[in-house]
Amino acid sequence: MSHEEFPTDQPAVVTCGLPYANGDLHIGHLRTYVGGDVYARALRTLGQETAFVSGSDMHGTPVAVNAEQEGVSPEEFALEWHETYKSTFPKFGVEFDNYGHTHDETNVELTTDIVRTLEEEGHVYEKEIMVAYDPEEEQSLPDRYVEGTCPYCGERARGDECDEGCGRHLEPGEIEDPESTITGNPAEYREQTHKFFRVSEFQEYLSDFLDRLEGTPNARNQPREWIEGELRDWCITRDMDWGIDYPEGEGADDLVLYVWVDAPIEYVSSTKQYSERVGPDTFDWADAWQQSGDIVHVIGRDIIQHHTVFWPAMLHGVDYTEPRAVMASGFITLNGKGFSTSRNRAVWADEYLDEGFHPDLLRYYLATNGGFQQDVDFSWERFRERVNNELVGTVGNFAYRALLFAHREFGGAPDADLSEEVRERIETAIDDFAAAVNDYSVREAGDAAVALAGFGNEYIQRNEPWNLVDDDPERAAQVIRDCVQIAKAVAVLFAPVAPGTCEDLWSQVGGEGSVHDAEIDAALEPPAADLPEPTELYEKIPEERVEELNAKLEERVAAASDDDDEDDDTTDMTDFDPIESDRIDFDTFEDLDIRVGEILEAEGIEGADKLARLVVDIGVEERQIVAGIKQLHDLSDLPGTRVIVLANLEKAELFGVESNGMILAAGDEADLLTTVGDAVPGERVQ
Ligand code: B3M
Ligand code: ZN
Repeated sequence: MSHEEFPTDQPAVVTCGLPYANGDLHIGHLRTYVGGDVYARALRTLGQETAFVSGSDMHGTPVAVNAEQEGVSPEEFALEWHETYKSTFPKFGVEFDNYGHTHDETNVELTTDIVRTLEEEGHVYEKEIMVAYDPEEEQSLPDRYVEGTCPYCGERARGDECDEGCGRHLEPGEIEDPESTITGNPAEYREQTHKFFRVSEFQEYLSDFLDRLEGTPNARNQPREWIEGELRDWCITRDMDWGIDYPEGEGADDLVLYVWVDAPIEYVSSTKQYSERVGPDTFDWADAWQQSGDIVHVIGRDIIQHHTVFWPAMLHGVDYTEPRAVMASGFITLNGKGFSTSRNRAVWADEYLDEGFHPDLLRYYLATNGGFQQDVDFSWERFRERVNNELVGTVGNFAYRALLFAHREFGGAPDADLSEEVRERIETAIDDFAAAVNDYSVREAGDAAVALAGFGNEYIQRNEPWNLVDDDPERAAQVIRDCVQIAKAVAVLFAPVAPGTCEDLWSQVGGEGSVHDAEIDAALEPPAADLPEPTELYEKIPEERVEELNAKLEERVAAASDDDDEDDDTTDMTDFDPIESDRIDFDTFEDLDIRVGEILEAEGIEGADKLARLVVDIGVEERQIVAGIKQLHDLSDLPGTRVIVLANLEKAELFGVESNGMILAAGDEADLLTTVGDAVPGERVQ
């Protein structure tokens, strides 16, 4: 990879995908924002100059259609939701340096400017195309005003995206059997002149760009398929009233820009507003976006194409800084089923807070319950389990025990040198944290801190300082000095994930100022000699609370289902298959020869979009296995990975390559099954 490791000496911008200002936020939506916030904070902990920005997406049919249903103007409708979002994010500790919106002056000006430049540079042309039209309403039907069949996969799709099927972006005129969502009538196609951005011209650039792109494997690998095939130009105008007007005098005065033009430009506009507020000496937006910044986009996995093909082409067309990384999060389900706004099957952001839970608990869950690109399930049971075991049992328990002991016996951190063992353990945690940031893994950044607290518990237990106070006070002082240091390091390393409770921990270890201004070296700086009596950081959630919360959810879903409509919020939906009703006997299971293996080599099969050829050591022999994981994993990272192999599957030939066995993987993202203990290649899974 061609990028220097974080921290670099250039400014970084971390952005979060802009939420459409069109409805309530539920905790599923928060995953990307919490992830982005954790990442931005973690970069700062490493000493990286960072701006963290986002804004509301005000335009487009997702807003216009909902506003129409409510009978208000899109502007009024979107502004109201914008204000709600703006005040909701900080309640979850998601603190943007700037949170703007796409309809504000900065963004309108910058968008107009950028489109003019694209025109000047010859990246835009005009073309007559067929667009869907509702003859009864006498209006064009852009994007969500039309539904029909996806021409690629045959699933039901919206005008501009195959949201329930293959996930492709659809161009105007592409959808088959179009129907107006206003009247439900079959739509007609009519000819109209529109503006097109020559994305196809950027094919070679994009291919090199993807080689440089960092982030989660899904964001780096999936776009390959799109740019290796025929790269199509994007229609960047729409025939509707709501949006940013096409720049005057360019021959499209009656059209507005497609929402996906001005939405990503808000990343730049929002950074600009931040610069204007704090002054360019503190953060220079032009330096970051026009010279050499480290741009990291944090998004949901349904908008990878927009951020890895369309947007970088646009940036390149106007000579702005290309993204360094794209982190694309998986979706989130609720008790194994999709969130559904219309069925009230959701845990709403406000509702979570009204229940009295600290935001850090949810942040911890969302940031660490699965890898960032994996789909994650939320359930109150699992929430309780993780809070009670990890936050209360590991982090809180360690900090309270160590600091209470220090306070009672020594009035603070005893006067002793840090032991070598503990210094090294803290250094390991620091290295793990830095590696996680450079690996774009918010989960591992959080785990580094929790593992350190786990070590703290083990250390205090092993050394039993309570038995040493009388017989060997010097040794007791040493152990407690070590423990206070561990607590201080946990405050620094865990602060990105749990900013509120770590601020408390920071003051309990006598830290100066805010933990959010502390950088990673503070983890090893001596703690204060005088420490106050600590308080517990986290509280256990009793089992009855879970029952109560589940009952409330069920009641609500039942009430909403009474006036059930089919308008499911399917973007967030992953329905699991029901359990097979036919049971198998144990002998049948025993017929499966499943082994632990280790990947030795992994390479893509030329000409095949999805297939990779792996060489896997399964102890008794080496196997060549073909797996459909080419776009889902970074193949160069795979050698050395433990996998689970079905070894007695019939041989097959795929794309002319023999496959001798099968690698087991879970879900659409092909999450590879592995071992968590020491099982060696060749051992049988039983
Ligand atoms: N407003 C929301 C979405 O499609 C869309 C993101 C814009 S990011 C520049 O998920
Ligand atoms: Zn499709």
